[in-house]
Amino acid sequence: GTVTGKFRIGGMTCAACVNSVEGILRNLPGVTRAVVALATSMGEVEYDPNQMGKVEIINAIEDAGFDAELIQ
Ligand code: 9UX
Repeated sequence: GTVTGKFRIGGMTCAACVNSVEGILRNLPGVTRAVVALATSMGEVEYDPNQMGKVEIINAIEDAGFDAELIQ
């Protein structure tokens, strides 16, 4: 099964940032869906919790130079 995590992502200022973050998320092992919205600074990530975790997702976003925190 999969779970969905909602993250607040800081530091995105253009559509290319959004594409960049979405690409990073979609390339993570176990991620089946990733949608990022510039207007709300929110990202929704669906993933298999046996392959991926909240902390790893946050770290991947922060490694790309953005801020990230889990909302729920
Ligand atoms: Mo363009 Mo978005 O350099 O940070 S990718 S503003």
